[in-house]
Amino acid sequence: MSASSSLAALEQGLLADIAAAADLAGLDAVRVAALGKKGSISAEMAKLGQLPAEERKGFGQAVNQVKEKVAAALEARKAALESAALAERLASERADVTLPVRPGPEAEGRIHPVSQVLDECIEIFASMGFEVAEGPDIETDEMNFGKLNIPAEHPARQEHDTFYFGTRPDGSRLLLRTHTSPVQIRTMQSRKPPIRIIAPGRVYRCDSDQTHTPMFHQIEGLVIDETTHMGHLKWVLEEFCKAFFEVDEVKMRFRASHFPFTEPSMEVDIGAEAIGKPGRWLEILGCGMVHPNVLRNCGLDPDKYQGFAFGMGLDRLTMLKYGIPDLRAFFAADLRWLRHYGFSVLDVPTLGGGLSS
Ligand code: 2NL
Repeated sequence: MSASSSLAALEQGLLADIAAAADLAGLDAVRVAALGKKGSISAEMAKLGQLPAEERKGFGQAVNQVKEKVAAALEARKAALESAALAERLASERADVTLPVRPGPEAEGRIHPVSQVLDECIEIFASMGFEVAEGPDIETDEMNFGKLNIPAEHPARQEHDTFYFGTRPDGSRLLLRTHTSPVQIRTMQSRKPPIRIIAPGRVYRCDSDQTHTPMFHQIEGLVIDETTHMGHLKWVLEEFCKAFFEVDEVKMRFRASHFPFTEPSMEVDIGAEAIGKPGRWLEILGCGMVHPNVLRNCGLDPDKYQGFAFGMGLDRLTMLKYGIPDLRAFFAADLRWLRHYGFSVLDVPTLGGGLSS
């Protein structure tokens, strides 16, 4: 076979292979077999060196023509295969706009029960005219203890109850707040009564067992005015309990107690009827009239101003209201637990629409 007829046969063969390539991968294999370093056209080019000088020019041009034809055919076939592949994808991936809408994160996500209960409490206290106040988790021992009339030798100050950081050059110590009372201290220091606030937030105590976690949640409340008295305290707490447990009546029992920052001080129990367990009492909070020393420490004249404060554990309140048995599950980040006990993002608690329905 002459050089030119073998070139023509090569061209025919390659063009046939290109036409037969069924997909882009097959086409690329043909390209490599023809134009690659070890491909058939490259092999023809390599023969150039062995030809007599007078034949080289003509043969070289002929090979180049084949190369260009094959390259053009490859290009054309590639474009055809690509548009066929696109047409197939468009046909198979067509969006059916008549399908029902899939639930998004708002419908599938869940609100943690403690967040739900916090929102419920805020809703109730806001309806009674309380504002929400917040402050830092890291406080000084003076803000967490000193201003609250808690003496240096008080057991709550001991290392085994409080997470301390190091002592600072000025002798003050930083700690993780053990209650949200410093938020109320800051409020009394920075503005004049009337004051009506709740202070919800994370608090920390060096304690960990079945019923205690090193971080937990608290809500404290503070009301200061010129004539605020225990009757107001009892009314606010009773209204709170009825709204929170979503009952018309609640039995309450105020037991004398002691806190350094209130005088008198009380612990409050409610009749467990409120959670469907008649005949038992549940302790739910501590409260009292703000101690005159605390008012004085915050720059308020105890002969002019008086008021009440209360504090309660949100985690315990959550367990009671929603019948959740294990406190530690609150902090385990277990999605199955959250799907079971969590609340819909869309069911925002309101007094009008119901807190938990
Ligand atoms: C409890 C008791 C209580 C307070 C917290 C308070 C705050 C200031 C002044 C006076 Cl700034 N009192 N807070 C008062 C009484 C009780 O919490 O058993 N909590 C779980």
